[in-house]
Amino acid sequence: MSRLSPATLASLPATVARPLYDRDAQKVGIVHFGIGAFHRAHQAWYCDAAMNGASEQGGDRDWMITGVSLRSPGVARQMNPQGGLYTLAERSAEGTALRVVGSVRNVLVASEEPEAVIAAVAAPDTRIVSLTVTEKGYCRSESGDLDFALAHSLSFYYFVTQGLLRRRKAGLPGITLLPCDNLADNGAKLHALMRQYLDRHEPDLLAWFEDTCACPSTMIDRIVPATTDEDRAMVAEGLGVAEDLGGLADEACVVTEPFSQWVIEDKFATPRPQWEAVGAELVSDVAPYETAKLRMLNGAHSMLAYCGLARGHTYVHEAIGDPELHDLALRLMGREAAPTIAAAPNQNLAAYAEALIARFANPSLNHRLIQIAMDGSQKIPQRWLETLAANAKAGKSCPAILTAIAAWIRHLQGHNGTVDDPMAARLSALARKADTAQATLAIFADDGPMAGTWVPTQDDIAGLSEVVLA
Ligand code: CS2
Repeated sequence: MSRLSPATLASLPATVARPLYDRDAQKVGIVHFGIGAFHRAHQAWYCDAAMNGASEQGGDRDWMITGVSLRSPGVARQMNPQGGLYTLAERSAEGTALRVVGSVRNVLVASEEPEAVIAAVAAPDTRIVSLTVTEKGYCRSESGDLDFALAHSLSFYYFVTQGLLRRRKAGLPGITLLPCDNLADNGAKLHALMRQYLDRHEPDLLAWFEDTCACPSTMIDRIVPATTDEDRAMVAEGLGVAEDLGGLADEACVVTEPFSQWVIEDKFATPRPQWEAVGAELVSDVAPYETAKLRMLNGAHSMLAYCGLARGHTYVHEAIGDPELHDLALRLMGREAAPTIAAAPNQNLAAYAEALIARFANPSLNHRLIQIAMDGSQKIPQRWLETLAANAKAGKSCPAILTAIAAWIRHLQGHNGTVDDPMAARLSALARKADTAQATLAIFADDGPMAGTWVPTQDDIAGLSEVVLA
């Protein structure tokens, strides 16, 4: 089977959409840290669409991406032999649409070629350094400050800082640092963490960073399950030039849903792609969108993950098809999360909840609950605890989230296999020590690993329900 590449692009079936721009004539304008499936289904897809052009005047220019993996060579091995090309498969009950995305030029592995990564950040054409490094990739300690032991010379902090030093020395402009992870107020958080890093390692660079760089906040949304061998086989068949050749292999393909949303704070220090021409929203305040997304979509997702696993489900669409969990998701979003959100004038939270239920029910995505269950300690504060805290202030309890917490404790006890979480050892030890109520008290206590946002009351503890877990 031959491989998807610039040379095989022209022979794809007409049903497969492909880049309309001359890829070789475009410069790299973005360096992206964390080029996993999410980036390929989201930001890289917006850049591809922007370069394709939304108007007859043609597209945006020079927004190719150099992807960086900090450690794992896996994505580089998949994408570089394909000249950066990969297929995005949008799947729903209505069918599958395939598009070859052309916006990635190459992928660097920082652990193998650190100098090339620094040079990419320092390159005169680079305007934006963006990130999807997951919640834990920001290297925060339990207090939320930078953990300097984690933010070492294989973290993005190091590479960005080295690149910025070179830019300043060469008299080049600063960059826009664009975080695309599910953290509340991600721009302000990244800005504060970068300042802490610079203050410790390069204090002389701080003023230049403040003057020439910016960190807009973003709300990013697209459901992207991890790609499976079945997905790769489905894509190979769709790319098949001739049946007898058995299709074209694409090692880097990604499967996603038709829906996509990107709300970006319009606070760039540099030029940027005209993403708004291809569906992104540039706004002055991302907070209402980000808060709704984290507390409703991600909040319900994590609940479905832990409660769904407890009830023997494997996929999100199975969990939302379970009447008990469907009801719990509606209550979590509608009665517990939505009242804590100061919606923007054009936001309808009831319609949003309804649309989310329909997205969760997509039968073609096969989104694994265990994928969402990963890294709970990093996700739960912005997904559940802020909602709990806001309701507590208003004297209200949150039975749906309390049920989800009980299911998380059960997960930490090892009922769903090995716990994948940077704090697994400490959390699991506490979860195993006693019953659900005592474990919750210990985990969220003032000196516990999840202290900070929410303190359970006696009523909360009494309300830790295991009903839906039966
Ligand atoms: C999910 C998210 O894995 C998870 O924790 O909740 O990745 C979710 O699919 C995305 O945020 C959707 O935009």
